[in-house]
Amino acid sequence: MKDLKGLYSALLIPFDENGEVKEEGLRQVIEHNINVSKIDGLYVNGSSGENFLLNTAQKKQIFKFVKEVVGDRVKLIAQVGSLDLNEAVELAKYATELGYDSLSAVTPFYYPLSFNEIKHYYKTIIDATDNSMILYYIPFLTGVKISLDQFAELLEDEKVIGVKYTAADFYQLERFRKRFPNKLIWSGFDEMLVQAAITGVDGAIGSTYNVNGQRSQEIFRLAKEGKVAEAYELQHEANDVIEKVLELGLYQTLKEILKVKGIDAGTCKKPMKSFDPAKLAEVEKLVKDYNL
Ligand code: HMN
Repeated sequence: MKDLKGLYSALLIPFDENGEVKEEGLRQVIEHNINVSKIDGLYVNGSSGENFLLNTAQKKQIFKFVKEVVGDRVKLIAQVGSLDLNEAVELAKYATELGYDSLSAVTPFYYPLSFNEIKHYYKTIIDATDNSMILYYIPFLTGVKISLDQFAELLEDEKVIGVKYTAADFYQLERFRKRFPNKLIWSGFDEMLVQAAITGVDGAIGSTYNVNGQRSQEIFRLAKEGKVAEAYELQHEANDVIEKVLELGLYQTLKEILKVKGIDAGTCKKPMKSFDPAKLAEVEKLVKDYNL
């Protein structure tokens, strides 16, 4: 199996006003990620891809198009988790046939499910293909919390190679690292990349790497080499960017940054609102000040 460690952009997807995927724009976003952001891989159809606003045909369109454009240039992880378990299985098979390097699935959300139900959900998806699985843990959006012992049960399956951990619980992360030295961890909060790297994660997956990839690669490298003060200098810069992006609207503003750089990153899919054009000068200043 490929070495899946490293920094991944949670791929942004350009949409038109009708909520359709802008393929030419998506091609440009992908090329920017590979050639300018210098990421190691792409996490496709995650939160940042507005996945939970899409229908099955659109999810498949994106998986197929991304693989066609990327080929084998960078690693590809397919997020297939869905409240419709049949859809999750269908997408898992589809992405595996396309040649995705691993699957990932968000914990099922909205309905308060028991841990046994969550286990069954994962087992169903995992058993459908021979591909590996990365658990996608993001409790602040899903409301689903998993204890260390429960993680242990899910990780018993050898096909579960690790977790994408989007939580700020550094105690649990440390316990996880110690207890499962052979499993992989990708950190999900870009604003805490230094802390995650020091705690021993193997990589990171995030939305802001679409626009701030090289600086983030450097943060990760420095922190891993124990050059914490230097890593923090860059994390401060990254967090200035992230703070502004969160203030102006996360995915809208990341797309706007790409647009300032000449990339047709489209708009967000409704009900997400579009970028407020009155704020364009603030984005232009951000791009200039932080050399994005
Ligand atoms: C994904 O699934 O698209 C991302 O990997 C999720 C990732 O953890 C991002 N979280 C969300 O967008 C909710 C972060 O990159 C996040 O955008 C960033 O840390 C800014 O808060």
